[in-house]
Amino acid sequence: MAIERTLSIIKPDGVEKNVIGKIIERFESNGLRPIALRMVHLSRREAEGFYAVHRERGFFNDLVEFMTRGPVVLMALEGENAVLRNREIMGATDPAKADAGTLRKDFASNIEENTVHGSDSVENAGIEINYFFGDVQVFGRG
Ligand code: IDP
Ligand code: MG
Repeated sequence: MAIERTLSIIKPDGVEKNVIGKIIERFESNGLRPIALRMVHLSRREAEGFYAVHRERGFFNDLVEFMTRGPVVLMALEGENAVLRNREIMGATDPAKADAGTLRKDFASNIEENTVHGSDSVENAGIEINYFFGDVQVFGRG
Protein backbone atom coordinates (compact mmCIF):
# COMPACT_ATOMS: atom_id res chain seq x y z
CA MET A 1 0.00 0.00 0.00
CA ALA A 2 1.15 3.47 -0.77
CA ILE A 3 0.96 6.74 1.10
CA GLU A 4 -1.07 9.07 -1.11
CA ARG A 5 -2.52 12.56 -0.94
CA THR A 6 -6.02 13.62 -1.95
CA LEU A 7 -8.06 16.82 -2.02
CA SER A 8 -11.15 17.03 0.16
CA ILE A 9 -13.67 19.88 0.17
CA ILE A 10 -16.40 20.34 2.76
CA LYS A 11 -18.98 21.95 0.47
CA PRO A 12 -21.23 24.91 1.46
CA ASP A 13 -24.01 22.59 2.69
CA GLY A 14 -21.57 20.83 5.03
CA VAL A 15 -20.43 24.14 6.49
CA GLU A 16 -24.08 25.29 6.86
CA LYS A 17 -25.00 22.05 8.66
CA ASN A 18 -22.25 22.63 11.26
CA VAL A 19 -20.54 19.29 10.62
CA ILE A 20 -16.99 20.46 9.84
CA GLY A 21 -15.66 18.85 13.00
CA LYS A 22 -17.60 15.61 12.54
CA ILE A 23 -16.28 15.28 8.97
CA ILE A 24 -12.65 15.90 9.95
CA GLU A 25 -13.08 13.39 12.80
CA ARG A 26 -14.13 10.71 10.27
CA PHE A 27 -10.98 11.35 8.27
CA GLU A 28 -8.66 11.34 11.28
CA SER A 29 -10.18 8.18 12.76
CA ASN A 30 -9.84 6.44 9.37
CA GLY A 31 -6.14 7.11 8.85
CA LEU A 32 -6.35 10.31 6.78
CA ARG A 33 -4.33 13.21 8.18
CA PRO A 34 -5.01 16.83 7.18
CA ILE A 35 -1.76 18.28 5.80
CA ALA A 36 -3.26 21.55 4.50
CA LEU A 37 -6.50 23.25 5.49
CA ARG A 38 -8.21 26.55 4.68
CA MET A 39 -11.72 28.02 4.71
CA VAL A 40 -12.55 30.10 1.63
CA HIS A 41 -15.54 31.54 -0.20
CA LEU A 42 -14.81 30.43 -3.77
CA SER A 43 -15.22 32.94 -6.59
CA ARG A 44 -17.24 31.91 -9.64
CA ARG A 45 -13.99 31.75 -11.61
CA GLU A 46 -12.33 29.45 -9.04
CA ALA A 47 -15.35 27.09 -8.93
CA GLU A 48 -15.64 27.00 -12.74
CA GLY A 49 -11.93 26.26 -13.04
CA PHE A 50 -12.07 23.53 -10.41
CA TYR A 51 -15.03 21.78 -12.08
CA ALA A 52 -13.91 22.48 -15.67
CA VAL A 53 -14.18 18.77 -16.60
CA HIS A 54 -17.94 19.02 -15.99
CA ARG A 55 -18.56 22.24 -17.99
CA GLU A 56 -20.58 20.47 -20.72
CA ARG A 57 -22.87 18.78 -18.17
CA GLY A 58 -26.40 20.05 -17.71
CA PHE A 59 -25.85 20.58 -13.99
CA PHE A 60 -22.68 22.69 -14.37
CA ASN A 61 -24.20 26.15 -13.75
CA ASP A 62 -26.23 24.94 -10.77
CA LEU A 63 -23.11 23.25 -9.38
CA VAL A 64 -21.08 26.47 -9.64
CA GLU A 65 -23.94 28.45 -8.01
CA PHE A 66 -24.05 25.94 -5.16
CA MET A 67 -20.29 25.83 -4.63
CA THR A 68 -20.11 29.65 -4.45
CA ARG A 69 -23.12 30.31 -2.18
CA GLY A 70 -21.07 30.21 1.01
CA PRO A 71 -17.69 29.25 2.41
CA VAL A 72 -16.11 25.82 1.94
CA VAL A 73 -13.28 24.04 3.78
CA LEU A 74 -10.41 22.96 1.53
CA MET A 75 -8.16 20.18 2.81
CA ALA A 76 -5.34 18.05 1.54
CA LEU A 77 -5.39 14.65 3.25
CA GLU A 78 -2.52 12.17 3.48
CA GLY A 79 -2.55 8.46 4.32
CA GLU A 80 -2.49 4.87 3.02
CA ASN A 81 -4.42 4.69 -0.26
CA ALA A 82 -5.80 8.15 0.52
CA VAL A 83 -7.65 8.62 -2.79
CA LEU A 84 -9.73 5.44 -2.59
CA ARG A 85 -10.01 5.58 1.20
CA ASN A 86 -11.50 9.07 1.01
CA ARG A 87 -13.98 7.95 -1.68
CA GLU A 88 -15.03 5.07 0.60
CA ILE A 89 -15.50 7.40 3.58
CA MET A 90 -17.52 9.82 1.38
CA GLY A 91 -19.86 7.27 -0.23
CA ALA A 92 -21.62 7.43 -3.60
CA THR A 93 -22.23 10.77 -5.37
CA ASP A 94 -26.00 10.34 -4.86
CA PRO A 95 -26.65 10.06 -1.10
CA ALA A 96 -29.69 7.88 -1.84
CA LYS A 97 -27.23 5.28 -3.19
CA ALA A 98 -24.52 5.80 -0.56
CA ASP A 99 -23.68 3.00 1.89
CA ALA A 100 -24.61 3.29 5.57
CA GLY A 101 -21.97 5.00 7.65
CA THR A 102 -20.62 7.16 4.82
CA LEU A 103 -20.44 10.95 5.02
CA ARG A 104 -22.89 11.44 2.17
CA LYS A 105 -25.40 8.98 3.64
CA ASP A 106 -25.19 10.69 7.00
CA PHE A 107 -25.05 14.36 5.97
CA ALA A 108 -25.86 14.99 2.28
CA SER A 109 -29.17 16.48 1.10
CA ASN A 110 -29.23 15.30 -2.53
CA ILE A 111 -27.01 14.44 -5.53
CA GLU A 112 -25.90 18.08 -5.90
CA GLU A 113 -25.65 19.16 -2.27
CA ASN A 114 -23.61 16.15 -1.27
CA THR A 115 -21.46 17.71 1.46
CA VAL A 116 -17.98 16.60 0.38
CA HIS A 117 -15.69 16.48 -2.63
CA GLY A 118 -12.88 13.95 -3.05
CA SER A 119 -10.32 13.53 -5.83
CA ASP A 120 -10.99 10.54 -8.11
CA SER A 121 -7.37 9.56 -8.93
CA VAL A 122 -3.83 10.15 -7.69
CA GLU A 123 -3.13 12.22 -10.80
CA ASN A 124 -6.17 14.46 -10.29
CA ALA A 125 -5.40 14.72 -6.57
CA GLY A 126 -2.03 16.27 -7.44
CA ILE A 127 -3.68 18.72 -9.85
CA GLU A 128 -6.44 19.62 -7.38
CA ILE A 129 -4.10 20.08 -4.37
CA ASN A 130 -1.90 22.29 -6.51
CA TYR A 131 -4.97 24.28 -7.66
CA PHE A 132 -5.69 25.41 -4.10
CA PHE A 133 -2.43 24.97 -2.17
CA GLY A 134 1.10 25.70 -3.30
CA ASP A 135 3.95 23.46 -2.09
CA VAL A 136 4.69 25.79 0.81
CA GLN A 137 1.13 25.42 2.17
CA VAL A 138 1.27 21.60 2.44
CA PHE A 139 2.75 19.98 5.56
CA GLY A 140 3.33 16.30 4.76
CA ARG A 141 3.48 14.06 7.83
CA GLY A 142 4.43 10.82 6.04
P1 IDP B 1 -18.17 13.02 -7.29
O1 IDP B 1 -18.21 14.31 -6.48
O2 IDP B 1 -18.77 11.87 -6.52
O3 IDP B 1 -16.78 12.71 -7.81
P2 IDP B 1 -18.86 13.87 -9.99
O4 IDP B 1 -19.54 13.01 -11.00
O5 IDP B 1 -17.40 14.17 -10.18
O6 IDP B 1 -19.14 13.23 -8.55
O7 IDP B 1 -19.69 15.23 -9.94
C1 IDP B 1 -19.15 16.38 -9.30
C2 IDP B 1 -20.24 17.02 -8.47
O8 IDP B 1 -21.27 17.51 -9.34
C3 IDP B 1 -20.98 16.08 -7.52
O9 IDP B 1 -20.29 15.85 -6.31
C4 IDP B 1 -22.28 16.82 -7.30
O10 IDP B 1 -22.12 17.93 -6.39
C5 IDP B 1 -22.55 17.37 -8.71
N1 IDP B 1 -23.36 16.44 -9.51
C6 IDP B 1 -22.97 15.27 -10.07
N2 IDP B 1 -23.98 14.69 -10.75
C7 IDP B 1 -25.04 15.53 -10.63
C8 IDP B 1 -26.40 15.50 -11.12
O11 IDP B 1 -26.83 14.56 -11.81
N3 IDP B 1 -27.19 16.55 -10.77
C9 IDP B 1 -26.75 17.61 -10.01
N4 IDP B 1 -25.49 17.68 -9.55
C10 IDP B 1 -24.64 16.66 -9.84
MG1 MG C 1 -15.64 13.76 -9.19
